[in-house]
Amino acid sequence: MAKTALITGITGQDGYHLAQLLHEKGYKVYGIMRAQQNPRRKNVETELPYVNIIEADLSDLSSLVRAMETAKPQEVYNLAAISHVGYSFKNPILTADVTGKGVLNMLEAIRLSGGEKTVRFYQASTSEMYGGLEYNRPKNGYTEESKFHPRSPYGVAKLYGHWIATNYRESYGMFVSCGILFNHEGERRGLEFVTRKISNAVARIKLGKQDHIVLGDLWPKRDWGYAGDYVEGMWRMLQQDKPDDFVLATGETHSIEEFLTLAFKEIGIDDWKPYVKQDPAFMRPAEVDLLLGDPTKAEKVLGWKRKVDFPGLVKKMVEYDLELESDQKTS
Ligand code: NAP
Ligand code: G4F
Repeated sequence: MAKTALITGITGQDGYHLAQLLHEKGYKVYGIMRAQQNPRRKNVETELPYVNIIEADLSDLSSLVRAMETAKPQEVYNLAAISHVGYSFKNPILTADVTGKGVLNMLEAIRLSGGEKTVRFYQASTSEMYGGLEYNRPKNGYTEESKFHPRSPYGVAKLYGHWIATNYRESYGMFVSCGILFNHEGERRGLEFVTRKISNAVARIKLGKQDHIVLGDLWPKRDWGYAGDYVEGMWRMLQQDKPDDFVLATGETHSIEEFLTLAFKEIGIDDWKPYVKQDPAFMRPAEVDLLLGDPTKAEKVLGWKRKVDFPGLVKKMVEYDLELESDQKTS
């Protein structure tokens, strides 16, 4: 019989890729969407027509209980969050409520609706929990055993979510798995994140719609993979015999400058410096200098491996934005 999954964060990047994957696998898919007149509702309705939309909010327990009662899922993927690190510094309390306590609300909704023993739960944990400080950087990258030292209200809220999810696994025997995912990007990445901000600006520069891009710090390094590869890992985590935590990463780290170099090369520009300005408005009170993940456990236990490499990712994103921006002549 076909399985049923409930995805929170259906309008986000990962929600898009995961809904597609689960639909291809024959799942009945429910997606939680917050707010009256969510402007992204139309995108879900047109691009993911098979998704059954449920209006609910991660900060409203009663709406989540009703969502569980409506969907009756075997698997819950908790992707919803205030996910932008810079925004979390400006809105730390909202971030704690949604990104942190929202995880507790979703877990309680599962218990209150009687799903404690039957529902498998995926928590979207993050490499931001490690913090990237020099004293805390394992040579071969962060593993599931590495020390956490979050550097933003977002990272701190995610760490609460990670530990409360772990606590429900240990306290109630719930099937709860946390994916500690390093940055994953793609055509569906929000324009507020640095990779997509660059790929979109590069496309617009090529088409004469924009003449420069304004960024913050350019030296931080990230372990950047492709989102389409990472949702496969999420699904695999919930198909195991027992719940566990897994790092998903590429095992490579690259600076924003390297991303800029490859992105501008795609439009035939070798020296990007004249096109890039910097503004402290895009710098953070505390930065995560370098993230590098070690996905050995996921590769061995889940048989998961990323397919798209760093140059392939940049190319995919710039090509997509060139096409998008060519179609939107007036934007
Ligand atoms: P995203 O594109 O920012 O999507 C976030 C989603 O959360 C959106 O659908 C948003 O819906 C929803 N949301 C926000 N507040 C909500 C609330 N109060 N109630 C219900 N839904 C709410 O994020 P993503 O890149 O897909 O990431 C998915 C998850 O993985 C997030 O939890 C993120 O923190 C985590 N993560 C991401 C990465 C990465 O590199 N992408 C890495 C590690 C972990 P609206 O349409 O209402 O805004
Ligand atoms: O693209 P970013 O905003 O992503 P960040 O902060 O690494 O967080 C993302 O990845 C996390 C996983 O490690 C997720 F948990 C989180 O939800 C999110 O998806 O920034 C990347 C780097 C940072 O060092 C930032 O300071 O780019 C730097 N940066 C420089 N200029 C900029 C900009 N970031 C943004 N968003 N915008 C800029 O103009």
